[in-house]
Order: sequence, then structure tokens, then C-alpha cells
Amino acid sequence: MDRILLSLILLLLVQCHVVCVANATISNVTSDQSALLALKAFISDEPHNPLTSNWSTRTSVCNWIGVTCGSKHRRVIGLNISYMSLAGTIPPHVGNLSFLVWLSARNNSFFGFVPNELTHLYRLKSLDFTFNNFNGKIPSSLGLLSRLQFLSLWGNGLTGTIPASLSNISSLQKMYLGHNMLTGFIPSSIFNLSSLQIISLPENKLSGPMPSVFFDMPSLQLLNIYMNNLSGGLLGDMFHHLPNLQFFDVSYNQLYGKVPLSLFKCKQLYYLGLWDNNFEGRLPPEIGNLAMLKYLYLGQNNFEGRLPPAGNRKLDAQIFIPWPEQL
Ligand SMILES: *[C@@H]1O[C@H](CO)[C@@H](O)[C@H](O)[C@H]1NC(C)=O
Ligand SMILES: *[C@@H]1O[C@H](CO)[C@@H](O)[C@H](O)[C@H]1NC(C)=O
Ligand SMILES: *[C@@H]1O[C@H](CO)[C@@H](O)[C@H](O)[C@H]1NC(C)=O
Ligand SMILES: *[C@@H]1O[C@H](CO)[C@@H](O)[C@H](O)[C@H]1NC(C)=O
Ligand SMILES: *[C@@H]1O[C@H](CO)[C@@H](O)[C@H](O)[C@H]1NC(C)=O
Ligand SMILES: *[C@@H]1O[C@H](CO)[C@@H](O)[C@H](O)[C@H]1NC(C)=O
Ligand SMILES: *[C@@H]1O[C@H](CO)[C@@H](O)[C@H](O)[C@H]1NC(C)=O
Ligand SMILES: *[C@@H]1O[C@H](CO)[C@@H](O)[C@H](O)[C@H]1NC(C)=O
Ligand SMILES: CC(=O)N[C@H]1CO[C@H](CO)[C@@H](O)[C@@H]1O
Repeated sequence: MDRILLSLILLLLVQCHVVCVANATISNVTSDQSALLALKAFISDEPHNPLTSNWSTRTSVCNWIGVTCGSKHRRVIGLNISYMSLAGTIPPHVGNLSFLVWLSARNNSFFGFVPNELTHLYRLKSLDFTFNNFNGKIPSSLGLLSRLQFLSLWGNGLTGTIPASLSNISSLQKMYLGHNMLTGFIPSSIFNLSSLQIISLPENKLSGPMPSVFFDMPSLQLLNIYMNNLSGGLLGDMFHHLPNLQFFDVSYNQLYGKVPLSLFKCKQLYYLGLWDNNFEGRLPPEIGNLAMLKYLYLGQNNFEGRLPPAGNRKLDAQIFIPWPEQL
């Protein structure tokens, strides 16, 4: 009995020792500093680069431009280097910023891969790499960032498929992956994430069928798959599970068949883009019940009969793609 207890305590001690040592090696503000200096070293040293003079070891990292520290523990919790005209790669060392909650590097010229080491940032709630030149695949290990609420890789050169692991991020609210070169099917498991408010995947090369929706997603407001290569039909009652959908755009795909009646039960819908597919049949009078509808794009299909009266709606005008909103 005593021996069992003793070995249990010993085991716990050994485990704690291993964990504590592992954490200690990446666990003070000095390691935050070396991670940021590594990042700086991977950014090309142009005259307009504000980090060159500002990120200096003469002052605490907490005074560096773009860096936010926690008020109590003085560790780096936020990094915002958006709109700084920076060019370079993101080194794996960024994964050592173990207290990071948000990482924003929008509108720069970062290139290369999105590093796998970002998955060590298990506190991360927001990852924003909008408008850069990243290439390679979306690391499927991003699915381990279980606290992520905002993910934008919009406007890069990413290839490969959308990893199904993203549907493991149960806190994800906004997913912007538009304007890349993503291929393959849209993983249907994404429509299992009841937290999602925005799924925005336009201007990629996604193919296969439009996934159906089998579970209620009352939070989903925007579903944008404009300009891809989806085929097949929109399945019967999928929109019953999307009662608060406001924006639905599947223009410029290869979809066909009738538009399901359930779509016209989405009372909040203000944007409906079906332009340039092979939809057919008559649009039901229920379309007139969509009181919020302002933008309606139906052209370049095989619809029969008269289009519903325009009212205050923009019919077949220039299509508008909302960019990822800022946090
Ligand atoms: C951080 O830890 C390293 C060893 O891991 C140590 O050398 C350094 O003095 C520590 N820095 C601070 C500010 O505590
Ligand atoms: C770096 O920039 C921050 C924010 O603009 C400023 O408060 C700080 O004084 C600058 N530090 C140096 C060393 O230039
Ligand atoms: C990052 O900085 C930009 C411009 O300085 C600002 O508009 C944006 O809201 C900031 N983002 C975050 C997450 O702090
Ligand atoms: C930070 O990360 C890099 C690469 O992931 C690693 O080689 C290095 O040992 C880490 N540095 C510290 C100070 O923990
Ligand atoms: C961000 O980048 C996009 C694409 O290059 C550009 O159209 C937009 O004007 C940029 N925004 C800012 C504020 O620089
Ligand atoms: C989601 O997480 C579970 C549990 O960690 C794991 O078994 C599963 O493989 C993950 N799914 C994907 C698609 O990565
Ligand atoms: C969606 O979730 C349900 C219930 O949690 C599960 O049975 C099903 O396998 C999931 N589907 C996918 C595609 O992940
Ligand atoms: C679109 O998908 C079809 C198969 O459904 C394929 O034959 C075609 O090459 C794809 N087109 C593009 C531009 O990817
Ligand atoms: C890198 C590493 O081992 N980090 C661990 C530090 O400790 C926390 C719990 O206190 C773990 O959740 C981390 O995974």
C-alpha cells in the first residue's frame, strides 16, 4: 500500500518535473523577447520598417510597437504588426510566445509557410494573416487551437484543401479563407460548428458538392462561396438549420437544380447571390416574404418566368464581396 502510494507520488514528481522544465525553458519575458527578435531577424530590413529601431533590447518588449503585455504578469499577450509594409517569413520561434492571445499581421508581404509551431499558442483567440503572400497548405494542426474565435487567411496564395481539423475548433466564430487557391471539397464537418457566424471562402478552386447542413446553426449569418467550382444542387432542407442567415452567395459556380423552398424561410436574408450557375425552375412567390432582401443576383441561370419585382432591391448590379472585418 505504502509502496504504491510512494511510487504514485514519485511518478507525479517526475511528471511535474518534466512539465515544469519544459515550461521553464519557454517561460519568462526573456523568451518572449527572443521570439520577437527572431521574428524581426526574418523581416527584411527596409528603411521604412518601423521595427528596425523600435524593437530594441534597450527597452522592455512591452514598450515595443505592436506589442501588448498582460497587465499583471507582463508577458506578451498581443502582437499587431498589421499595415507595416513588412516582408519576410514567420519563423517557428513565434510559437514560443506562449501567452499570446491575438496575432495580427494584416496587409504586409509575409511569404512562405504558415508555421506549424503556431499550434503551441494554445491561448490564441485571433489569428489574422489577411492580405499577405503566404503559400503552401493550411496546417491541419491549426485545428488544435481550441480557443480560436477569429481565423483569417484571406488574400494569400494558399493551396491544398481546407483541413477538416478546423471543425474541431469549437469556439470558432469567423472563418475567412477567401482569395486563395484552395482546392478539394468543403469539409462537411465545418457545418457541425454551431459557434460559426461567418464562413467566407470566395475566389478559390473548391469543388464537389455544396455540403448539406444537418445541425442547427442559429449563429450562422454569412455563407459566401462566390466564384469556386462547386457542383450539384442545394439540398432540400439545409436552410431550415440556418434561421438567421443574412448573406448567402454561391454566384459563379456550377450548381444546378431547383432552389430549395427552405431558403425563402431565412427571414434575415438581405443578400442572395445565385448568379451564373445552372439553377432552374420558377422562383416561388415566397421570395416576396424576404422583407430584408436588398441584393438579389439571379441572372445567368435557367430560371423560368418573371423575376420578382425589384422594389428597393439592386438586381444584377455589381456583386459586392465583404472583406474580413477588423477585430
Ligand atoms: C529568464 O530565464 C532565463 C533562463 O531560462 C534566465 O537566464 C533569465 O535571467 C530569465 N529572465 C528574467 C527576466 O527573469
Ligand atoms: C516604439 O514605439 C512605441 C509606440 O509607438 C513608442 O511608445 C516607443 O517610445 C518607441 N520606442 C523606441 C525605442 O523608439
Ligand atoms: C491592429 O492595428 C490596426 C492598425 O493599427 C488596427 O486597425 C486594428 O484594429 C488592430 N487589430 C487588433 C487585433 O488589435
Ligand atoms: C523557440 O522556438 C525555437 C523553434 O521552434 C526553438 O528552437 C527554441 O529553442 C525556442 N527558444 C526558446 C528560448 O525557448
Ligand atoms: C490591404 O490590401 C488590399 C489588397 O492588397 C488593398 O486593396 C487594401 O487597400 C489594403 N488596405 C490598406 C488599409 O492598406
Ligand atoms: C478532432 O479532435 C479529436 C480529438 O482530439 C481527434 O480524435 C480527431 O482526429 C480530430 N479531428 C480532425 C478532423 O482532426
Ligand atoms: C457532426 O456531429 C455529430 C454529433 O455531434 C456527429 O455524429 C457527426 O459525426 C458529425 N459529423 C461530422 C461530419 O463531423
Ligand atoms: C471544376 O470541376 C470539374 C469537375 O467537377 C473539373 O472537371 C474542372 O476542371 C474544374 N474546373 C476548374 C476551373 O477547376
Ligand atoms: C510547452 C508546454 O509544455 N506548455 C505547457 C505549460 O503548462 C501548461 C499548464 O500549466 C500546459 O497546458 C502547456 O501545454
